[in-house]
Amino acid sequence: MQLVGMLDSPYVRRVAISLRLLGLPFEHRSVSVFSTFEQFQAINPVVKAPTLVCDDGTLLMDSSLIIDYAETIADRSLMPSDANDRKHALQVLGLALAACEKTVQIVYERKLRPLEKQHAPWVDRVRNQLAAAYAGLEAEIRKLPAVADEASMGQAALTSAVAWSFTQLVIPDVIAPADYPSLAAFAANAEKLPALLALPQV
Ligand SMILES: N[C@@H](CCC(=O)N[C@@H](CS)C(=O)NCC(=O)O)C(=O)O
Repeated sequence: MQLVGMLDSPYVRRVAISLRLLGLPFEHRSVSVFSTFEQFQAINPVVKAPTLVCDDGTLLMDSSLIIDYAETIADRSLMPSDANDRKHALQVLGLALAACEKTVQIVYERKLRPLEKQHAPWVDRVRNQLAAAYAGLEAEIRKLPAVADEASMGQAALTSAVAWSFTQLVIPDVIAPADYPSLAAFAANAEKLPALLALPQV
């Protein structure tokens, strides 16, 4: 199977790391939804990253749906099976994915919209949502089990680290590490693991 999309997308990166942690071989095609739009469109007319091209040609989109399929064929999961632990992991994932979405919205506003068409109240709203997502993540990350090695890394931990690194890469002026010390330390530690080193965002 092929994973299509650039690793500077947190959604593509979380899928790539998940596939590796699940032990599923895949070909990574670094095709951009922007600089190589037509090439992406030829693979998937919807032009969404990540796209997973399954061995039978089926196209899957949306990182969480792709991970759902990957876990099914791997016959194992990066999510806890205990209901309370799973509820917490889902809470953390919701915060981390909201942080990714709000970061992407700010990047698109800055990069794709001409300055004179940028709408300050909208940007302020998104910035506040992003700060709220990271405030929630800062509180919840401390309750996750420590990530000693890859084998102990679950989906909530990996997506939190990927989200944080992405925000720090693209809008470091918006979210200051000093305001989220637990999360910054957690992500720095996670980024040293082989799976994250092997699949860097840059
Ligand atoms: N909820 C989706 C979000 C994916 C997403 O927004 N990907 C961006 C790249 S970071 C994209 O495809 N942008 C192009 C577009 O939406 O036109 C997921 O989890 O995969």
